[in-house]
Amino acid sequence: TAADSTTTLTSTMSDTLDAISEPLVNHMYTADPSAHVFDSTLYIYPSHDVKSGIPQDDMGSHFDMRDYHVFSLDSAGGEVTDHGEALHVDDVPWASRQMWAPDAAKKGDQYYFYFPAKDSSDIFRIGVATADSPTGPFKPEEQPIEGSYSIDPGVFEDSDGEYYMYFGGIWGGQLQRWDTGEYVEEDTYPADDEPALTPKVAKLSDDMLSFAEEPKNIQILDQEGNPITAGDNERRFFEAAWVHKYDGKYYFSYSTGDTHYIAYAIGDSPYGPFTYQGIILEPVIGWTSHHSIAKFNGQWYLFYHDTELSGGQTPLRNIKMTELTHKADGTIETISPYRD
Ligand code: FUB
Repeated sequence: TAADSTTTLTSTMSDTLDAISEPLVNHMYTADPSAHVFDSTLYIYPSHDVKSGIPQDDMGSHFDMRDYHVFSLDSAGGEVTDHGEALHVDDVPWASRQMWAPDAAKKGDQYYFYFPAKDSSDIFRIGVATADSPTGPFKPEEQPIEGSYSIDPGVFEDSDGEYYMYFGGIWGGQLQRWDTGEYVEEDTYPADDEPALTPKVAKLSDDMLSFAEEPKNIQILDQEGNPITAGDNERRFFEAAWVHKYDGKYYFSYSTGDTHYIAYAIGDSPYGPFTYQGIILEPVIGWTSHHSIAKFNGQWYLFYHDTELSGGQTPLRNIKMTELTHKADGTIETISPYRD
């Protein structure tokens, strides 16, 4: 179970922890860093972890976050500025709890903040809030994005100026409850030898406040062109979708959840299909792994989290960044978060 894995990692932590990078933020707990460069400044939009006291379970009840802060850096390795609270659950008319992994986008002079939260029926939806500053405060829309569900929005701006939202997460992220197109209380997973549940993508409308189309399935294929199966826990999609473009190709990266990898797949279109390539980040200390990838001042970086600051407590994470390398053949060098 999730709890067992964490206990194992925590008990070996003091022996093994020689991390390749330091927490970016030390005065509060932060996770799920979504990074973007807007007008030469690096902005990070993370979750804000808090001590909830809620016991750990496979539905992620222990992630009971209530607000978001935005952080910025003028240079890699430079000072990290906390711009204060950007959005609070109490200010979102439709949201009740669990403000999970967010993302942001800029279009024209406007900034858009996308966030998952449970509604009053305890169903995860994705909301949007707007501001004329990258650091907020963001003003939420009255209702979640129509047709949105599940968690972990990742918004990608393509070179032609179109924006796409990738989203979804299984287990606590509820993706397995939407198989019929409607929300059902029971969890339904494919058999181990059937194609895994797929993340979703939808083009955003011109005003960035709604989906311009019905969400579509993202296919992640193996090297033979077959869909990754549900029982292939080391490669199947779990949560934390992110897309970046490199050398004309679309890179879809994600967390494998219970096997704790950040994996990636490459495709020729923002809609996929994407062919599995390998691992970007080996497991970190703590159960979850969640990342983003961005180019800043000519260098690509991986933004990720672990639980160094809290001594290995899964719901109390800290964001980090480290350099990421695309090799000459377009594949990505695997990153080990700790030295041997
Ligand atoms: O932070 C809460 C959840 O944990 C995120 O939405 C997932 O991606 C995982 O990191």
